[in-house]
Amino acid sequence: WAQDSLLNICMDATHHKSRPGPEGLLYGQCVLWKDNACCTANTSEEAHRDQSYLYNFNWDHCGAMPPRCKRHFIQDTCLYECSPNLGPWIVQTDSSWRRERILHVPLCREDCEQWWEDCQDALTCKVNWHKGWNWTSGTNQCPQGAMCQKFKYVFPTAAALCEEIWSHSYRYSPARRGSGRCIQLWFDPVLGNPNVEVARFYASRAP
Ligand code: FOL
Repeated sequence: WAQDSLLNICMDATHHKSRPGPEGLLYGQCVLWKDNACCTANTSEEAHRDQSYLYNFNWDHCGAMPPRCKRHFIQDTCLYECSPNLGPWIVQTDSSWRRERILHVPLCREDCEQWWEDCQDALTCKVNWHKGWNWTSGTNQCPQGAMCQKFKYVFPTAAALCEEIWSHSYRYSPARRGSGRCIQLWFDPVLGNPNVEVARFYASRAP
């Protein structure tokens, strides 16, 4: 079946394996993907570090990000680096640091809303975290004129946060966790990876 080429694959980006496979020892919040992952153990460990070598990205660019907020960014990094179920949303991109990206992955509303709720009082100076930083120090700092403000003012809604922070990697899905129609950032691995079925559903409807 032609659409099978969208299933169980890894994007061609900075740290992804060329094919998914079992990893046995994934770190911390990335452990959910250990049975079948696009990330290595090393990448999964780096995903938990501030200013990891992955992107030298500093979550604390407006002061320390509270842990209850940071865990969502760690989980996003785990999904982005480890998930083999994002195939239906992989597109080519013209970028210095990756050949492929994800676009419009339907993120379950509860996962997006919880992310927004837990981060609303954290601070940031930018809507789009992919572009426009000052990198002269080696890590991202707020560009001149960009003021640190609470997330809830920078991102007025949960959808604004999930959609705009990574240049529309996600779209806010009205579908619920467990519906088989949206991708979950968080799941109980004992019950299996629910995103397998979601990828299959969207692959079968691909143009
Ligand atoms: N999570 C998700 N869900 N989607 C993503 O696309 C994603 N991407 C990253 C991390 N988590 C993600 C990678 N993040 C730069 C900034 C952030 C970043 C990777 C690279 C960066 O170097 N920005 C430069 C421009 C570089 C360029 O486009 O050539 C800048 O101007 O700040």
